[in-house]
Amino acid sequence: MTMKLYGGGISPNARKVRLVAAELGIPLEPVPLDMRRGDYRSSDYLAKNPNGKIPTIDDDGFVLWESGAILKYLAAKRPDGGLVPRDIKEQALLDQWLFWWTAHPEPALMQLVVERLMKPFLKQPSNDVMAREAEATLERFIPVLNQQLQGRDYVLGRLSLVDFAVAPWLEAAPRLGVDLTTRYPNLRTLLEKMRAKPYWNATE
Ligand SMILES: N[C@@H](CCC(=O)N[C@@H](CS)C(=O)NCC(=O)O)C(=O)O
Repeated sequence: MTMKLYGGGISPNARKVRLVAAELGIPLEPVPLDMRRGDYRSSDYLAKNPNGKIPTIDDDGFVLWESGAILKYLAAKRPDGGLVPRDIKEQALLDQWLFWWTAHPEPALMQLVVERLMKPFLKQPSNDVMAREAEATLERFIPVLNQQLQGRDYVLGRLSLVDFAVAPWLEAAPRLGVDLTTRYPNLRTLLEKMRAKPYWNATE
C-alpha cells in the first residue's frame, strides 16, 4: 500500500517529507487537508496526530508525525539511499544539526509563519513583538549554519537529511519577511544546489 502523507501545500515541514521521498524514490499518496475547513482539528485527523499539525504519514497502518522523525524513517527504509552516514560519529553530527535546526532556527521561522502568514490568512491580528523576537533568534543562529557551510557543499559535506530539513525553509523565508539567502551566501549556494535536484519543482 502506498504511504500516505497528510498535509501539504506550502508547509515547509510537509515539503521536507515530499523531497526526501522523491530523493529516495518512495512513492507517496498525498492526502490534502484544508486548515480553514478545520481538517487539522477533525477527530479523524487528531486520532492520527493529536497535535493537529502537519505533516503526518501513514505507512500501511503505521502512523508517524514530527517531520524530523519522518525523514529518519524514510531514510531507514532506504538504507542505501545515502542520506544518513554509516559512521556513528557522522550520524551523531547529523543528529546534532537536525536537533539544532529544530530547536533554534525552525521555531523562529515557524513563529514568523504564524505572525505573517497564518494570522493574516485567518484574519487575526499579528503580534509584531513576537515577530521581532523570532528575527532576533534567526540573527543569532543562522550565521552558525552559514559558517558550517563555508567550504562544504552540504551541511555535513555530503548530501544528507539535514539539507532537506533546511532547504524548504530557506525557500520559504522571503514569504515570511526574512531573506536568508542574500545575506548569507553559503545558504544561497546550498539552496541553489537543492533547487537543481530534478524532482525539486515537481514536489512543490
Ligand atoms: N515540529 C513539527 C512542526 C509541525 C508544524 O508546526 N506544522 C505546521 C505547518 S508547517 C502546522 O501544522 N501548523 C498548524 C498549526 O500549528 O495549527 C514538525 O516538524 O512536524
